[in-house]
Amino acid sequence: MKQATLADEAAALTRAIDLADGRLSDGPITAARQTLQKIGVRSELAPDRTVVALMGATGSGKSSLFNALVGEQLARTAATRPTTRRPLAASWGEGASELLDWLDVPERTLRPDDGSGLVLLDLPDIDSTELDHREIAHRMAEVVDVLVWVLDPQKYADAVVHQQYLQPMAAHAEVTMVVLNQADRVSEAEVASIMRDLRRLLAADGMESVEMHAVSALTGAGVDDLRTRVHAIAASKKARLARAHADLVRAARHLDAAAGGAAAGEITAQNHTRLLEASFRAAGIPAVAAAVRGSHIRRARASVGWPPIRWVARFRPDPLRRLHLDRAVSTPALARTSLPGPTPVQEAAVRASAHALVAGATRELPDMWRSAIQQEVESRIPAVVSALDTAVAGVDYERDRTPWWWKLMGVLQILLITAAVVGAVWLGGLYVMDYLRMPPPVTPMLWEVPWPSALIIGGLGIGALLALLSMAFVRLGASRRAGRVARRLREAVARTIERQLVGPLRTELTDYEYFRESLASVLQSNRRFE
Ligand SMILES: Nc1nc2c(ncn2[C@@H]2O[C@H](COP(=O)(O)OP(=O)(O)O)[C@@H](O)[C@H]2O)c(=O)[nH]1
Ligand SMILES: [Mg+2]
Repeated sequence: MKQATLADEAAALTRAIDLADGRLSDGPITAARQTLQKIGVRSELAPDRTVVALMGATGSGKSSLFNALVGEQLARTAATRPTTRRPLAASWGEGASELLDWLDVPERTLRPDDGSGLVLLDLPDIDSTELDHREIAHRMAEVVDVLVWVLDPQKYADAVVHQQYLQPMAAHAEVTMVVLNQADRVSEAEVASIMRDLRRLLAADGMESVEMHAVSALTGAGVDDLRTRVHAIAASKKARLARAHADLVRAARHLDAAAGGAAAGEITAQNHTRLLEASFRAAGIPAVAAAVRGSHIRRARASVGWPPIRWVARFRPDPLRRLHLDRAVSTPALARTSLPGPTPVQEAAVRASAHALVAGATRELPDMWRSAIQQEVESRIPAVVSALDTAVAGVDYERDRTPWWWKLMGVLQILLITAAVVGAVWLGGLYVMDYLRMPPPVTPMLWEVPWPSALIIGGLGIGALLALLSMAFVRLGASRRAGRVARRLREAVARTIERQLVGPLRTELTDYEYFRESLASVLQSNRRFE
């Protein structure tokens, strides 16, 4: 597996913050932004220098240890407080002044350059009675590269260090060191037992892997070893990166905790189907399909209906025209039907099913995130409802498709009715001749029936029979066409719902998953610095 670089991790955290902005509580987001900003500034400022700070409670011997490590009495040490008021720096080699300006450490001493790039800081007490001093120590804990906790045999278990610093900075174990000072005050056996107890306490703090030393600033025992270690850590130039990594991990953990660590839910098929069904009804698909069927039958009757009663069809208006769906639209996006629009009940059903869809998919999300998505998706519903009408107006209604047999049947019907008329005129002629007592002409016979009667009976009878048969076929065709149009309407409505509601919801859920993946990539990156 390719190792993630610090830049990759920072990019992942930036992504997570951008995705979570406004969707998680401000605290962890602001903190993560500050962390990223700090890392950015620090990496520009003397990136090859390593800032190691001595931290601890009053009288633990930070200043004494500082002097012992430097090898000169630079820091004031005292049994009575207050002692160290301002941070004091010892810098091995030139080139740390900008960095120390940024750290706000005015008191500096230059040590001969040993190539380590070490900057050692003596800090005010973390439990100082002066708020200023405590704040300086607190601020420094956030910006230095390595934290060396100086404890003493009496107060090594004090709550302040463990609860306020070590536990919250568990992610920083790799850039933390714990030093038991004043080892000369107790016996060797006691030192060993204190170190065991301290190891247990540190493990409980989440810092089982932290490096530990026992020293005496007074006698100098263990100080050489500690000095060698501190210089070696600085010389490796990895502590700054390890510190930045730990900061990113801590920020990611806080964001992860704020999100509650739950995966996004799913858009279930059942909820999706319910939303579509409600939308189909709101779009008036059953009414439109019925109109398509009616319009088809009406048009067919004009071609294949029985001529004597065709005119009846003209009295009924075309149901598609009534809905303004009788003509193809030139700009489908602007098309409007004259459908009455969804009833309040139908619109409420769309609203309720959309709500159920969103609620089902976001159930496990953090509260703020969930309501943001709900608002975002549900605010689209009025626009969606009016878009349904456009979708309905835009589909192919097969208006101009005339089945070939309609024309054939139309011609046949004209021939048949013409035959009936010819028969009637013929019979009329015979009747008039009989009335005028003229000798009856020989009337040709079709089997037992005179031709004129056969023409009337046949023309009308066959015409009526064919019309009945044709209309039965027409009804079948009308139902099929209504079915095809209804399917197209459902597809158009489904596309609209997908584009305007389900799609945006999916994007939101993907964003949330992307947020979680981004955090996971920071939390799971296994960087090793030594
Ligand atoms: N016995 C003993 N006393 C120490 C040791 N280190 C510091 N002290 C004393 O503890 C007191 C506080 O020391 P100081 O360095 O000012 O502690 P700070 O407040 O942590 O800076 C002073 O009186 C020191 O002489 C040590 O290793 N052994
Ligand atoms: Mg001091």
